[in-house]
Amino acid sequence: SPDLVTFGESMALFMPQENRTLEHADSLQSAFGGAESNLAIGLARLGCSVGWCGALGDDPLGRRILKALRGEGVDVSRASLSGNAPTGLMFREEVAGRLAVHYHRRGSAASGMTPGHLDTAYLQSARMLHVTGITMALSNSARESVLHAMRIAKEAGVKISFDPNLRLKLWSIEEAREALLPAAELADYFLPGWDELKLLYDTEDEGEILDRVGALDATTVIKSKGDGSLLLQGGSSIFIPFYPAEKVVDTVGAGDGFCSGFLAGILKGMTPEDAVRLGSICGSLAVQGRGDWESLPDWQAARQRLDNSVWVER
Ligand code: KDG
Repeated sequence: SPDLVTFGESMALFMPQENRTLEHADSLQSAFGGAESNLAIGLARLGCSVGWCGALGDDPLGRRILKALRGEGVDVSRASLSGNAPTGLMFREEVAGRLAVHYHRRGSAASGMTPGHLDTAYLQSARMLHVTGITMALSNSARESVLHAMRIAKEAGVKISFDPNLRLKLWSIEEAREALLPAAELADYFLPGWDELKLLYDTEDEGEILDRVGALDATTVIKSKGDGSLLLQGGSSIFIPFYPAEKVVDTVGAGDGFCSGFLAGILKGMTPEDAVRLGSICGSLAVQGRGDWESLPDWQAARQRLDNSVWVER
């Protein structure tokens, strides 16, 4: 049985060569991404058993993604290829130094997911479920699927990890709040970013945000607050500076990388502080290569950095 089960939308990803925009590029690099599959790859590389049970189109890009996940050691036995809807697409470019993302995912196979898609027994057999707010934004049925999975997990004593992953290109902040805040209440591990919390709680007031997060039952890691992460647990909070990155190439996927390291640490029985450090190492490596997950470390590479005294924040 898997240590962790997750599901969501993975999309084919196309990017122009450096210094070109989509309008002017004559070739595109082809990759894939998706918050939950990024996380699944990260966990598998760190030696955890992980299942990704999303839906893809039964088309060349869907098959390619499924094969790549399988190749990374992710269990895709509960994933499906749908004949009725396509694999979602995502294009990414840099325009005047700013990242722009273009989605072509409405009506995709993943947005057609329903609660019936989930294998209850498989989910019940896991130690942890990880879901994100992106899946909740895709469609009503995808949102229901997330809530259904959370309920199954709760009843079975499977720990729930939740990353709000706010994407304002997919829904309005009002809709997002209505879905994400109740979901956060169900989580055992809540993994937001600081900017997301400001938007979700509709305030810039640091004390108010920390009070609201502190009132949750969850162990919360605010992945990015200034130049580090804030771990909140049982009324206490610890700030843990980021593991340094030598160069920043592509920041997309940093949060998923962080979550994969943090959850791997928890699943391996580390203290939450050490798990945050492992998360930070994975986040740091994720931004140093192009693509969402390609530069995530294996266990040996992560372990070396964890043991390295450069890391120690004194
Ligand atoms: O966290 C990274 C993801 O945002 C990226 O892979 C694309 O899943 C994605 C999304 O929906 O934005």
